Amino acid sequence: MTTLYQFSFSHFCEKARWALDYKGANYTTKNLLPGLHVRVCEKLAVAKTCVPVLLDDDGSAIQESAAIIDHLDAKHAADPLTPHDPDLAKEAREWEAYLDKEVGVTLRALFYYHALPIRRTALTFLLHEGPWYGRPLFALIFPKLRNAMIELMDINESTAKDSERRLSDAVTRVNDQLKDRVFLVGDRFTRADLAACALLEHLCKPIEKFEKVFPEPFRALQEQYRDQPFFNWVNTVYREQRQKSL
Ligand SMILES: N[C@@H](CCC(=O)N[C@@H](CS)C(=O)NCC(=O)O)C(=O)O
Repeated sequence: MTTLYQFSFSHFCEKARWALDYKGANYTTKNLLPGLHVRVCEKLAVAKTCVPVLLDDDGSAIQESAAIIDHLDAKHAADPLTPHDPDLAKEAREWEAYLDKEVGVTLRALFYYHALPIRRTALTFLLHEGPWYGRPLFALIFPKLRNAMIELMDINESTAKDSERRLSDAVTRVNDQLKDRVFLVGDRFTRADLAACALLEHLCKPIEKFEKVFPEPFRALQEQYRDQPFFNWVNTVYREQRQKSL
């Protein structure tokens, strides 16, 4: 059975889940605990320590959301997420790479900058849908894990400010691109739209049960962007494309 190794709360993992659902793939998810995931990645013999990792039923392990989309497009040719036209394909990939970096990484840094200092809040997200032993284990290892995460993601006041600026530039670019079009690239849904919406999900479309748990400054960020065109667009694409995929 095809298995997606993931952190359930991660927006990069949502990218991979959406692509799998869009393709109608038959798969199961395996929710990992941050920190302990490193051993799993070692066992899967992938190059880096990050998730998502897709273990295909043919035994191949594919790491990172963009590579997973490539793999799924190669395996399920119908409804490609990468346009057939080479110029549009290039454009879609460039948008995706840009959004991964300028939205995916910056929004995550901002989120954890505000969430990690509040132990209960941080644990809500880190343990979300994870194995039962997460809670007792994290009661012991949380301070160490928090420091490791701060170091890994280079989280501090100055990088948080920089992330805020970069995120604002990126969503402005998305707003500009969507001025006279429905999708970011060409005239149909592609991996560029999927990446933008999955990565912006927590900002624009907070999962109901998390809504009140989000740290206050992150909720303020949501309010700050609520009236911008991209915010409504993300919600519309989720309604029209994501629901259809489920
Ligand atoms: N470029 C990667 C980014 C994945 C990523 O950063 N995953 C994070 C969770 S959001 C992770 O696994 N971090 C822990 C680590 O790198 O060891 C992708 O698109 O999949």
